[in-house]
Amino acid sequence: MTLPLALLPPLTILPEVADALATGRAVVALESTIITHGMPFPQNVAAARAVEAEIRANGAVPATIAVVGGQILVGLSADQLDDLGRTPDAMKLSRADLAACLAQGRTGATTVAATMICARLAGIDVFATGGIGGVHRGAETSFDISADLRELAHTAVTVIAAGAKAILDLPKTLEVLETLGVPVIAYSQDDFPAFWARSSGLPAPLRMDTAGQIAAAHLMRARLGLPGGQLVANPIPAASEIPLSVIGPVIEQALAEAAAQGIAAKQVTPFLLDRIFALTEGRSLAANIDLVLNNARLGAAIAREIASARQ
Ligand code: PSU
Repeated sequence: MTLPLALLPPLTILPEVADALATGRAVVALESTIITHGMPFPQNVAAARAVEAEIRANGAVPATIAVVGGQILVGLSADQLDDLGRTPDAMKLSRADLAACLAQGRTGATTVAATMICARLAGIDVFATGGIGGVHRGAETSFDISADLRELAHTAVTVIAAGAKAILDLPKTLEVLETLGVPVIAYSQDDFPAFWARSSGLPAPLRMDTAGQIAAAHLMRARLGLPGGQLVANPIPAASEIPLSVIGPVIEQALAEAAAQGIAAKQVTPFLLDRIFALTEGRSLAANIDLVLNNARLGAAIAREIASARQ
């Protein structure tokens, strides 16, 4: 029995992605908030294209996810991607606002949380991004904790990120992930990475050295019926790293400006990223693009391992 259309999610899957999913080939989801709120135009569109190309070059099909005119698009055409890159006022969609945006026929970019939900609906296991949201500094009074963390506990997608930025409180972020039962896997090192820096100085709870190990853990979670995903923390390539001693003072300045200007809630992360790009004169943006490409490569390798294990 097929469900009436009104009961199905409003999902439009690009033919290339639908074909790959139907034939069991590797697919890697990508988010769109990084395009609309994470990087300036036109570097955002160029970076999104380069990330898609990197996934293809590594034997998987990219599926950039966004909401356009009340439809979840899984895989964007070149024109759709370009249009989104020029829409900085697109809604920033997390779990709380995804359904409202769709019901109102609006357009929005998906955060890590919303991209996980949409990837799952489409049957995609692996999602590569830059950094995840986490526990903001001062959360003991502001309660500002990204919905990304709870989504990792809910939705069975393996997310590859370069750890989390030191704009966040990293020890508290790891604590909350532990409480939520989310596996945090550092790739090929012991420490949890800190986005622009290869190490946060904090040990990661788990370490894996191959894409095959990560794929096997993902598949084992499904066999156990465990809800929720895995966070794979992949350090930025050494050549692109900005050490904490350099990026640390810049982060402090951006945080002080955010506090002085009363920036809160959803505006905090985009504001800090924008200020850090300006204060480092683009060095942080170049590093950001390199680490996303690196995560795309690992994501493609994990997706290929999952696809071949299911053959
Ligand atoms: N971290 C980055 N770049 C980003 C984001 C996070 O380095 O673009 C985006 C992601 O989409 C993430 C969201 O899901 O910000 C988290 O926002 P918040 O802190 O408001 O939950």
